[in-house]
Amino acid sequence: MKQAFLTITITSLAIISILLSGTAYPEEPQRDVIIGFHQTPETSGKVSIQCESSVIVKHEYRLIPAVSARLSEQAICRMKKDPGVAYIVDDVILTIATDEYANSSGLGCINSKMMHDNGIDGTGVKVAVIDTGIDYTHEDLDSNYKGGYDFVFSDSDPFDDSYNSHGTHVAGIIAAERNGIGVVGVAPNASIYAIKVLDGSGYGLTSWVIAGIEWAVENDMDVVVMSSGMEEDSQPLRDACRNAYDSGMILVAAAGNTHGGNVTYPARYDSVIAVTATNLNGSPASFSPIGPEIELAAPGVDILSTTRGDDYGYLSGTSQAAPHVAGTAALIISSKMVAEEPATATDATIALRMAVGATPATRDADVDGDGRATSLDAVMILQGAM
Ligand SMILES: [Ca+2]
Ligand SMILES: [Ca+2]
Ligand SMILES: [Ca+2]
Ligand SMILES: [Ca+2]
Repeated sequence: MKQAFLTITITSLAIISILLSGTAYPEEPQRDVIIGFHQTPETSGKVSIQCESSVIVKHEYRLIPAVSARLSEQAICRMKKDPGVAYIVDDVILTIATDEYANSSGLGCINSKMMHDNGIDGTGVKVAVIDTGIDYTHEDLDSNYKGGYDFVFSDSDPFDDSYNSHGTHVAGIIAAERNGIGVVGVAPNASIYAIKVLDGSGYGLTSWVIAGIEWAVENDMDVVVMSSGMEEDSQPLRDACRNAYDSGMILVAAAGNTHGGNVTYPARYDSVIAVTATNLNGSPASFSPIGPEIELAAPGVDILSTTRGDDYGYLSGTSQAAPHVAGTAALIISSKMVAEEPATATDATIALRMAVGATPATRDADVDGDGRATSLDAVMILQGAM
């Protein structure tokens, strides 16, 4: 597991740390945590952090009153007694929601060509892929790629280093170019951004995901898609998603490949649209989760999309379903732009939900009839044609 630290350290803290290194708690095991404060760190809990000589502050969040940090068990015990500290939770590892490489043929595609033919193609809409990065040199993505950040290695180059081109594949489903080659994305003229929070093996820390969501808010993304998840709830992640949603951003996440198990976090949060996968017939995929937290269903079995090195490949998973919904959200937003009426995130979210029917798509429900996202339905509903 690569652990690149974001070196946002408090100067005085660093000095104390250097002075005491080798004398204070030399053998104490350190734990990666996220510390939440009742107020901003400037006014409360930071004081108690500064009293702890061995604390390494990795990232100070602006979206939520919290920091990610590495510290000892003893320091955690002491800080938990500080009235300014709201919580200290583990920096839980998220894993990728890809089930398997599938070699069988069949490209799942929602009905968006008519929208593209009418000039509704995601133009002007910013979509961020919170994932393993993107191969932004890909011939089918390079015109739409506009930037991003790498929170795994703390640099401004979010190139996809994953073994299965995960983030590149997700990006292509959303916004592969309509250029006569390869594949076409749901919103083939959307602006695509890479926020790298998962390493080459598909693992990432909660603190990186939160930093990525924060980057998305601060850089005015319209839609973010997260194809990773975890079984455990995390208050800082929940708060970050809520604050991002309240800022007007649409958050879409893979429901998880739990084979009939629970919907994973962050998809499970109210502020995040949970997307499960169907095969091309509209039946739930074998790896899909169950439960009332599932909100939308979209194609996620044997999906052909972009892979690293100007290549293409098939992947299956709720990771592949979620970007179909994110792309649809981009189309909805751009349809309002075409109509010269700005679409709000709330409009688009309502339209998305309406587009797939009022009944949540669960594994046992008739997702063929009422749970399948089609961008055509969504846009027509939004424009009052249905
Ligand atoms: Ca190109
Ligand atoms: Ca990098
Ligand atoms: Ca293409
Ligand atoms: Ca949800």
